[in-house]
Amino acid sequence: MNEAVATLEGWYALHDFRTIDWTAWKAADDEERAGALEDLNALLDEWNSVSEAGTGSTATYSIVGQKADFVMMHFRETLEDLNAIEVEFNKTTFARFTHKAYSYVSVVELSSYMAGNSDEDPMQNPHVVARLKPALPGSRYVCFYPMNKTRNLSDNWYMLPMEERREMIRSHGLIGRSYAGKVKQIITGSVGLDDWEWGVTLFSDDALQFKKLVYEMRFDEASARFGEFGAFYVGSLLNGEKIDEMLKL
Ligand code: 76R
Repeated sequence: MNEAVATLEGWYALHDFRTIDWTAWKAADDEERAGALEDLNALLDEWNSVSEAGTGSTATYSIVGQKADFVMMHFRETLEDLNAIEVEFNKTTFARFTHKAYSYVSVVELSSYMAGNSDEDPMQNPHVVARLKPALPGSRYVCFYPMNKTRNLSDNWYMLPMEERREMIRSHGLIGRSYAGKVKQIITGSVGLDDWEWGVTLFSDDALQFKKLVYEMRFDEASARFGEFGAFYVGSLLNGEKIDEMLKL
């Protein structure tokens, strides 16, 4: 059998996309709307305190275009935690004014293609742990998409020898690193968890950098030959004030 690359896993991730039922929201009376907002804000406060305690991280972004209206991205220790958050949201009065649009379940993944041969336990390395349990950066913009590596008879990522995959990942990483300080990426693995093999979550204060980075990578073999992509979701940060503003009639 071909050699599988060793991976390290961190927090589980749920990307929970919703649309807002504006007809229902507008038909509700002031009291209902105030109650729904109170419920939502209580939940946001609860998620903020988890982020502050460092036991998980949550961020909410509005989504541009018709695929969804907003996304709640949760990173937590266990799948049960994610499930509980989802159920808690569904029980709020605010949820009555939303519909499910899309969701993605995955786990933060670091592969060892470029890791050196050290005996050190990577989980003792604070840089590694910070990447596996990432505090979401609060950037102005987010871009999320799921992807696969091609698996057909002429081009099959999984049948390439380790050395060839390592070389492609090296080249891929060089492009990625040239965006340091402009784009932060979180790669989550989802083989066995969701419909694609990875989720890619990108953060930036300049949305144009998403286009530039993804475009440049398209010319690099790892993406040009082996990248297959699902739907792209892009949006901007929704903090407390922005949520109130968005929902104000
Ligand atoms: O150490 C290194 O130099 C390489 C580290 C690295 C790995 C192992 C890395 C760096 N990536 C890795 C793995 Mn990546 N990445 C994507 C996408 O849109 C596309 O064409 C592809 C989507 C982006 C935008 C991106 C960005 N990466 C992976 C894998 C798993 C491969 C496997 O295991 O088989 C996927 C699917 C993937 C996809 N990558 C970086 C970036 C950026 C910005 C970096 C540099 C980050 C940094 O150095 O901190």
